[in-house]
Amino acid sequence: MFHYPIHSIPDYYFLDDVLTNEHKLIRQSAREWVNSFIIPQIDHAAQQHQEIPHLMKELGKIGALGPDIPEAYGGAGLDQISYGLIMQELERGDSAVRSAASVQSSLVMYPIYQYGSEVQKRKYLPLLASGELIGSFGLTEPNHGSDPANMETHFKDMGNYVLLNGAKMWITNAPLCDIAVVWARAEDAKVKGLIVERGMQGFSTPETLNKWSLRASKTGELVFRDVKVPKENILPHSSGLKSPLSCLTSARYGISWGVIGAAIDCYCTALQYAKERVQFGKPIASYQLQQKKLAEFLTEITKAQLLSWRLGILKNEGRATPAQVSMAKRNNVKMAIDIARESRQILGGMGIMGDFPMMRHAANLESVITYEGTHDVHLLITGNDITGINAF
Ligand code: TGC
Ligand code: FAD
Repeated sequence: MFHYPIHSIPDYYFLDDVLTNEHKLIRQSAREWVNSFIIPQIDHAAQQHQEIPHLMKELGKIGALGPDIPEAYGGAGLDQISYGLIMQELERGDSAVRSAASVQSSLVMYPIYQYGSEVQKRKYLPLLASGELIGSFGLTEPNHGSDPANMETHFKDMGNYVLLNGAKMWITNAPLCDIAVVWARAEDAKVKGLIVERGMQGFSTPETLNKWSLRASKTGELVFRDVKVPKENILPHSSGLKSPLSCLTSARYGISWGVIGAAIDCYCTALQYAKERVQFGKPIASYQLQQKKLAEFLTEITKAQLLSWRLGILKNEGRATPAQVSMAKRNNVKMAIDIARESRQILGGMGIMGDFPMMRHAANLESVITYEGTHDVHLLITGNDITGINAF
């Protein structure tokens, strides 16, 4: 497998100057783990449409599951910049790896921490942090993706338990999950979160096969047919659609960092290849057309780094708005997918091969530009924020 040295990873605007030593250490350990554990096996896993063996437990060991959850519940108690830097390194390996960490951290641990009871937090969070339990997050339905407000999955009060019916679709890690945080409508039409456990009668998780994207990640459905969910599994402090949407705000922030990693992987590979590949008697890096591409990649990566870093500071201060997060998710994913596609061309025919990461990243980023709110949905969120007029 062709690979560039770690020291060539760009920091063009000396962003390291505004990071703490702890940030740099956290990034370095995630970086080394990705190089030693993910990169040697990711192409095989993606080609075979298989998940990486023991991925969740390995992510747990490096502190990538719930990094911003307090240590009392098994998390690492880190700040938002640390969380972002970890996501950047994971997605430099593959979007499937970042997805696994994002879902577990922002979409499963975060809602349990934020909306769960003390008993639920103590029961689930430490096991999720270590990767002994795998979680999934069910919001999207077959008939409702961009408009979760119209969800049909619902539950009925039966005394000691509720009866859950409905289906969720496109769910990361559904086929592997031990628990699912599921968003469903109560009889009063209010959206609540429920923790559904594998083994509950009437709960199944069929896999979605034949994807061309995120092939090293399992995707599936969550199907509920008269599932009896004990009342103690309802997240007591969840209330309305803003509860699941707040989880998305956390995950979208992580994605804004993560995709910088995918872009860096493509840029570093293309730069090294362009300097080595000789055509017409000279390295292709000496031609202006190739230099234009490389210069624009680095410019866009640098802008994205500054956007996510500033957003992280605002999140640390509790000042980041959901619309600011939408802007960063949308901008940075588009930046990364454009770099993946363009950098593939620098490699000519070689660019389509599994020895190089571009095709894999480009295909993965087709999912990333769609999930957690599509590119167009995030534009409409910004439009709403600046005009005050909802165009949905
Ligand atoms: P709207 O009226 O705008 O909002 C309802 C309530 O929620 C509040 N809110 C938010 N709160 C926190 N964070 C956010 N991002 C929020 N967005 C809205 C809002 O203030 C309001 O509160 P309140 O107090 O007034 O009730 O609701 P709407 O129905 O008009 O929704 C609009 C829209 C389009 C923004 C929203 O529904 C949306 O974001 N749609 C996209 C759906 C989406 O992103 N789905 C993602 C599913 S999960 C996933 O893809 C995981 S992939 C993971 C991986 O593998 O990495
Ligand atoms: P639709 O909502 O049907 O949108 C189709 C098109 O219409 C899009 O281009 C969209 O931008 C456009 N559109 C929609 N509304 C408007 C409008 N008002 N104005 C203009 N254009 C509009 N969901 C989960 O809950 N949990 C998960 O773990 C999860 N993991 C996923 C993993 C993968 C690999 C994928 C692909 C998806 C995953 N999702 C998950 C679902 C994801 O969030 C949805 O696919 C996404 O929100 C879009 O919904 P949809 O696919 O139903 O598209």
